Amino acid sequence: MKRIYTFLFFVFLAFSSSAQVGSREYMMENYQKREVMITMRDGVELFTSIYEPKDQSVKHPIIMERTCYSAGPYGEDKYSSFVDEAPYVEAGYIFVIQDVRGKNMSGGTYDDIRPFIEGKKLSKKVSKNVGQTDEASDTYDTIEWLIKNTNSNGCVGQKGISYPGFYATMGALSGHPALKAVSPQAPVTDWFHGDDVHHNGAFMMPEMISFQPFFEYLMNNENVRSGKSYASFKFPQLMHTDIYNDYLRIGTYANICKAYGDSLSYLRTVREHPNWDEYWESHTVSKGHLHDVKPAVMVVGGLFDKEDCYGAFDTYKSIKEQSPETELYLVEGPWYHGAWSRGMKEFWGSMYFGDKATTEYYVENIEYPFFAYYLEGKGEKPSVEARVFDSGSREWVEYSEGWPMVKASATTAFYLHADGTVNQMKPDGTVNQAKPGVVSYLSDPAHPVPYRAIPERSVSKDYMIDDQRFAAQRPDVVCFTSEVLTEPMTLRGEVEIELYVDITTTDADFIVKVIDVFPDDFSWFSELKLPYRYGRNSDDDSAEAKLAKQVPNTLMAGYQFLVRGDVMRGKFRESFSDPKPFVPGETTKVSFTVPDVSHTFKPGHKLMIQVQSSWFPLVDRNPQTFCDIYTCDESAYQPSTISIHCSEKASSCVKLPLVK
Ligand code: PG9
Repeated sequence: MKRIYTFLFFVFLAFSSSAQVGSREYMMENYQKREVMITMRDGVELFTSIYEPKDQSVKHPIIMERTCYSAGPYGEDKYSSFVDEAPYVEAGYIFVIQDVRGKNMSGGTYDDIRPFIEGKKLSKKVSKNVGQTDEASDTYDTIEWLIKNTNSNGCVGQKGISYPGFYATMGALSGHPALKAVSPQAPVTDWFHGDDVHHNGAFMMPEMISFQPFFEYLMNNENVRSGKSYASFKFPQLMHTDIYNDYLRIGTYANICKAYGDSLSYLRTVREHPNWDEYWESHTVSKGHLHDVKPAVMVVGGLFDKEDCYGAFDTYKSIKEQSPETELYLVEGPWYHGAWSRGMKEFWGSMYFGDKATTEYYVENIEYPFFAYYLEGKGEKPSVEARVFDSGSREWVEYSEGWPMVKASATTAFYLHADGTVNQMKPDGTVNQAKPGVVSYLSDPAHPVPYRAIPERSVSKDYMIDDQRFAAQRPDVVCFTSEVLTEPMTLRGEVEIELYVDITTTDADFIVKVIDVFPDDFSWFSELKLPYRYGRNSDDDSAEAKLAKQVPNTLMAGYQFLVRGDVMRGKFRESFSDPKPFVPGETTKVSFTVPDVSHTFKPGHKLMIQVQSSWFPLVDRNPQTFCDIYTCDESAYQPSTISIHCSEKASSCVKLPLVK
């Protein structure tokens, strides 16, 4: 009965308030905001904003985000917008946003991806002067306070994207009994193998260099609380034209650090830890700490997330392996970083993913129902463990047993041939085989392969789905293309690369791309059966016309769609903690994995594999001489002739998770 009154009350509210549900106006009409400092067990106080329904007659769940990016706007008369979380607003949720330790308005000292401390006491009786605090214990102490000091129903959910996704993962380890459901979304997880900072040990330069000054200074709690403005920091202006030419002009990592007067602490951290070591191990939560995860967990990620695509899959797989009792779910959509909760439409760039890939669809049909079930007891428990969008067939696929943890043994080798073809036949020199041999290219650090066709000021999210024809035309990019497919070819899982190479220097990077080559007669109008007659100015407002007006101008015929691309720093081929030089001219195996894919190549399409040794400036250049890249000077940078072997004894291939 109470629920009926609640429902009627919020129906009344919705009609009584003219403002859009979740808008600032709506929140000011129907919610009250508090700003409190919550004391942690070691005495540090964390700034926390609390938005509660003015009507206190019904107790509602808490949905919380802990963030290093500011719990603002600050001031109890300044409201945030919750338009993208309208279902939660309509259900009267209490919104809590907290500045994490050391950032913005909170006290304490910040530590990047603060390590989880195993074995610390979590019980609320812990004495105040406990020295051992981490993001899990801070979450515990925060929830303990919220349960006692808000009008909640005693159920708490936590979610967050990217770094806040990391704090959600840590929240899931807090052990607090009121925390019933957690959603780490594109969570920062492993900064050496695949998230943000490094991919397979290669430094993701512009993302980090552009991020650190803002993050270390503007979000620093002493600066924020003392009212220091960003303008008061005299950062060097390194960017003059576009990131390709600017980073080529700047040159070495040492030059970048020098330009900042070596003032960026994280750049020092990266320099001091060039290989996988105890620092990275202790700061990587997925390495053995994701056990005893009590709340239900729904990991959300984007198949085309340029920042933490790796982290979502790694967090899901690690919890599945380390905490088998956890009610665990995975949702992966055709999304860029955070798209699922902000701004995803049916088209993204040149690509169409449809009306079930939009933000609106996700929040209403996936995320809110997850929390409603666990925090309100409303609706059904999620029916399957994994829901992963197929970026080729453009449909959701459900996996009741979970996302396939495909091991190399379950993958299918697609062999690279010296004549530029790729197929499942191992080069064996027989008549029906391309002549075994090698394919070589000159990799020159002075002329690195650009990661995009167009110059730009910062790394665009669109590179993850870009047309790769610009690269295919370069002599330092080798392409291997299949026959036109006559049957659908579906890939679901991790991709493993196995190259046999020789180089003329002592180190190199290898970038491999898995590409879906569209037919030469492809267009979205024909693919989506949209009539050409709708011009952009047509006043026809039918669904067809609206969609037709969104069709991008890109020439899609022959489009080389980047399904997955990633880099491997060759020196780490045997071990990420113990790098090894190459012996010039010696055939050497380089094998590595890249984040999972979920893609169907349709009939009429082709599979293409591209191989290159630079991806600039997305990835810092490899000098191609074995050295400490973070301290070397320009003289270390040398051209290298790279040879990819395609023979019976050295059969370079890509092992794809082919669904048979
Ligand atoms: N994943 C993003 C990021 C974190 C830290 C450094 C660089 C990028 C993010 O939290 O948005």
